[in-house]
Amino acid sequence: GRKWTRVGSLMDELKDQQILVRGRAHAIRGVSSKMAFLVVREAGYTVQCVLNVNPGVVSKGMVKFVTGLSKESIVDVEGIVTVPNIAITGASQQVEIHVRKVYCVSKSQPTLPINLEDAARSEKEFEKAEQTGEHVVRVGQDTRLNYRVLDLRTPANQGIFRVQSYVSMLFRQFLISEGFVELHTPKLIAGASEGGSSVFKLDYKGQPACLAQSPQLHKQMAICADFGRVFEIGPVFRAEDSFTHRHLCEFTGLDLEMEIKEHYFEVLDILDKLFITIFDGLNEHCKKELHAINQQYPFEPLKYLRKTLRLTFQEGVQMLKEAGIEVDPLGDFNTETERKLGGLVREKYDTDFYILHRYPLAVRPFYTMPCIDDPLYSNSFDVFIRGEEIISGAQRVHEPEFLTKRAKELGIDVNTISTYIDSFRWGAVPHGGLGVGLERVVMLFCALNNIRKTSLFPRDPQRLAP
Ligand code: ATP
Ligand code: AMO
Repeated sequence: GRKWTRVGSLMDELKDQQILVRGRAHAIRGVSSKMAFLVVREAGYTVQCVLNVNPGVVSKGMVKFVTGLSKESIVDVEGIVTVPNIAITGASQQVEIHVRKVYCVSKSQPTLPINLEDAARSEKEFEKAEQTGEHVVRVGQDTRLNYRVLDLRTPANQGIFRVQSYVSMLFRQFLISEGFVELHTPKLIAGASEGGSSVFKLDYKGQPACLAQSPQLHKQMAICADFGRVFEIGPVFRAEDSFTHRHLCEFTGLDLEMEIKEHYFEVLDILDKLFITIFDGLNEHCKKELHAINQQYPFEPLKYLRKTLRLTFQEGVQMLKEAGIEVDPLGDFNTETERKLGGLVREKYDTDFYILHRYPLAVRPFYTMPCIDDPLYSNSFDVFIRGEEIISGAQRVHEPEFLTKRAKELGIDVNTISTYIDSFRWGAVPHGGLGVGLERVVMLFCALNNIRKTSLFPRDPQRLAP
């Protein structure tokens, strides 16, 4: 076959070489009957291709054909790499292709439901364009999501999902290096794994069933089955009622569960190393992607410490109190209080990433282990980025009678989880774990304002398509 070059790898070193690329007709500008410019885009990178009538190589007919191409059509371009002595604006690559041949592989419809140049503009660029009277149209979230396939073609969106892929890759790689086994738990289960109302119910061949709200029950059962350390990357379903910037009805859970020898801090130690590995990895290996995201949605890089700050819930309550915010010391923080605490932590400790542990037992799920020294509190934690939750975790109750009692106290129908409770009857090792929301990690690492931006085809209370 012929040798293909990626647009993103076009650079000075290829000067004077004949190359072949495939991409989309990103922008087309006819200058005259003898000359045209075609910007070709591939995977978020763009290169300017120059067509000049050149007898025996480029005909007037070819210039006309290119000028008439519809945007977003797929084209193959063959030509010579040149290095212009002026900086090229409107293309990511600073070399040009002097075209010898262009083929259209697949035509796009001439009108697009989203103008991709507008879809890629930052708010600042919009404001500037409006001042200069340039015709620009903001693309609303709903329009973007309705035509998500087009929306996803923007450089920022290409960046977001490459970053997301890197987060799950690092999660998997790090945990495997720490002796964890990757498992896949069922998503069709008999009852609610997290309790509460946010469960999708369905009919399982005549039997009532649920879509798993988390791998919680089965990841713990895997510990009872002697896997020692396990993790899963998989879908999580929550029938959320409210339409918020950070709740989806389906998201990707990064879960882990592990044996604990002495203290739930063993889970925090893993968490600490895991997330420093993820953040360092993103900063080191996703520079281009983060830059592309930053161009459209400017954000300050995440501040994190070499050893993650651990505050107790009570310390959090105290910090809020000193700032004049009274909260129930045995209740949960609301979204606004969490944000405020995030701000206070940043001021005092210079970090956007921290762990809050020893939560009041009353606000945690039934499977959470109470603190041995004070049963009003629990061996549990939440983790925050920029004052918003990305992780919940805890040591678990591994004593079946106490587990049953806790479930009943919280109004859970123990019949639906009887096989889970039974798993602790044949000897159960102390254990704990955590669940991470992948979309939230990417959203908050990049300080994006809406979780729909980091979900490929988001599912929220109002959206089931595309
Ligand atoms: P979890 O996964 O633990 O459920 P979460 O981030 O989804 O985490 P919730 O536990 O649902 O958060 O809620 C945490 C806090 O956020 C609640 O105490 C509540 O005050 C606030 N909160 C939850 N849902 C909403 C909402 N729809 N609008 C405003 N605040 C909310
Ligand atoms: P929790 O319910 O806190 O804990 O969920 C864990 C993490 O999942 C993310 N998350 C969400 N992301 C998007 N949309 C939602 N509706 C949504 N709900 C939760 C958050 C949250 O921190 N079984 C426990 C975990 C454990 O203890 O191991 C659990 O599910 O980032």
